Amino acid sequence: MRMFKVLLCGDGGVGKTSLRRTYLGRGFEKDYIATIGADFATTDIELTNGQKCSFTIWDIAGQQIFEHIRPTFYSGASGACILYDVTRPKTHKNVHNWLLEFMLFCNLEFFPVVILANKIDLRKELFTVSTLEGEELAKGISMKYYKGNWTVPFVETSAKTGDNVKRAFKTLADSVVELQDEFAAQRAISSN
Ligand SMILES: Nc1nc2c(ncn2[C@@H]2O[C@H](COP(=O)(O)OP(=O)(O)OP(=O)(O)O)[C@@H](O)[C@H]2O)c(=O)[nH]1
Ligand SMILES: [Mg+2]
Repeated sequence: MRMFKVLLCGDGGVGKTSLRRTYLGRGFEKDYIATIGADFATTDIELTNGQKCSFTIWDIAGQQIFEHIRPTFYSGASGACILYDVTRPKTHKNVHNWLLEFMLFCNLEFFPVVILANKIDLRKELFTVSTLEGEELAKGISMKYYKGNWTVPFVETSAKTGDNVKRAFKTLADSVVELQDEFAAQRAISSN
């Protein structure tokens, strides 16, 4: 079985650990315990084309104090979800910084990322970053960093209710495998 390492990135408290826990059926924790360094778990994901692959999902510490140790965790990663918290606009703005950090340290020639807007269950109670603003962020990133050659997927999730959580990981898995196969094919053509 093909194996991949993928990352969950984004500011402290956006819900990376919660999303991973919910995906793995480990239940939602209301209390915030900041991740120290990083944490990971391995699971099989079935792609849209029916192929099954093994993914080690790393959620890395988003708090600024871990900035200096973070680069080590990017090594060997094949793709990332970059999360923001819809109730905190600053985390939405910071998606660019997380993308740049991933591009700098992950040692890839292509960058499969998916942008996730998390905590949509809080939309009814609080002012939140809108769906349109999220879509525009993903579109802007696709144009700026991928020159329109690849459309960065955008999914809205809730680690609390489980909304779109499966879809988020499937989208990441599809993107990682699709881009990796495409680049392998291109390399094969250019070396002939
Ligand atoms: N209502 C709601 N709360 C959430 C959701 N996801 C996470 N939370 C809460 O937000 C807080 C932070 O969640 P974490 O998953 O620990 O955040 P993190 O991104 O891993 O944070 P760091 O490890 O510090 O980088 C916790 O209190 C969670 O219960 C969600 O979808 N909805
Ligand atoms: Mg965490």
